[in-house]
Amino acid sequence: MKPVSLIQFLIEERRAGHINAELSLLIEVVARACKRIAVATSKGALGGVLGNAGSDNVQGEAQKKLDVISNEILLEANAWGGHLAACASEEMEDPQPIPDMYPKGNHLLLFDPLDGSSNIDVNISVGTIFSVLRCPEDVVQPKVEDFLQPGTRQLAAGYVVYGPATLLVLTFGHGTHEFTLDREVGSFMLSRRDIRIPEQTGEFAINMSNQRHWEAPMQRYVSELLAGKEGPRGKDFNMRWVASMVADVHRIVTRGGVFFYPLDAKIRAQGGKLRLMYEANPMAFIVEQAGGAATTGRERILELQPTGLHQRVPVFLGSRGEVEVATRYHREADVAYA
Ligand code: AFP
Repeated sequence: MKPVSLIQFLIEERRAGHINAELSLLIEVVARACKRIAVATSKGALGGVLGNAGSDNVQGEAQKKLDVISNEILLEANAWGGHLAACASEEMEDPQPIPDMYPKGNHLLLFDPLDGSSNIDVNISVGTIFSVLRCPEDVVQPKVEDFLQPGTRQLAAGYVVYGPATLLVLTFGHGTHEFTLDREVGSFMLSRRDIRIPEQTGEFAINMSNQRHWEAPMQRYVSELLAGKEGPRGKDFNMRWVASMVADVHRIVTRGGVFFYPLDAKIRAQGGKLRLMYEANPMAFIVEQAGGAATTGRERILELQPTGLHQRVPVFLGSRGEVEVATRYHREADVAYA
């Protein structure tokens, strides 16, 4: 097969009428910024980039130096191209307007600049996640409410995983595709077109240390998986947890599996752990476009009406068969206790 670069792929997508020139430019700019983040992360201790930045983000979490660096790289790269009306980052309380001296575009970009950043200091894969929305018509200075669109309205979503190889996984709503960074040439090259997540799986990802805080249906579901061949599911399940959503999702996108960050008693008041706009929505779009499913345990993630830029939700995603079983257990329990 003739190698296809990201740029060629974007031209093909334009010709197919899936994207316009502005969205194509936006993806090129994000991909270029992520190459810079890949360079920064790969320097490790030699680049002086490990450890805490000495500040907290909007979520009250300690920021890593690389959180701050990655955020700045993405903001700077996206400021001047004329493809954005504004952007929003998990690391910043409010949306970032495009400076007056630059032209404005019709897109809104949301990103988690460095997801899984607690893994940086131990040299485990981290990633960038992004989501693209259309700016509502006639809005010149987008405000928070202009970003609060359900995930079904995303025009594009993607993630970059900074692991042994740097990979970009991308969807425009016409399948999910993977690109591998050719470090010698400096280009992302198409490595998998139209990824399909197997419908059934024997592998699940969850942070088991929260087990005692989970709701009853989650307790029931996971205890059945752990019971293996001798239990009601009649088969053995394997478990993995990287604690870097990008890496966990990428494993699922590659060989199937199911990922859970459920509601639990510790995080009930905040609605969940993962952020709807920066993590759940883009990952749900990518996974659904690869034939998988994504719910909160009760509702389809992509249909949620966001109520806040930094809203958190429970996340169940991956191989359709297991997402459906776990979601059914939650819905049945809700009916039983209604
Ligand atoms: P950090 O970016 O703060 O490391 O959080 C990563 C994350 O949002 C997501 O990538 C992981 O799946 C999840 O948190 C891990 O959470 P636990 O540390 O509670 O397992």
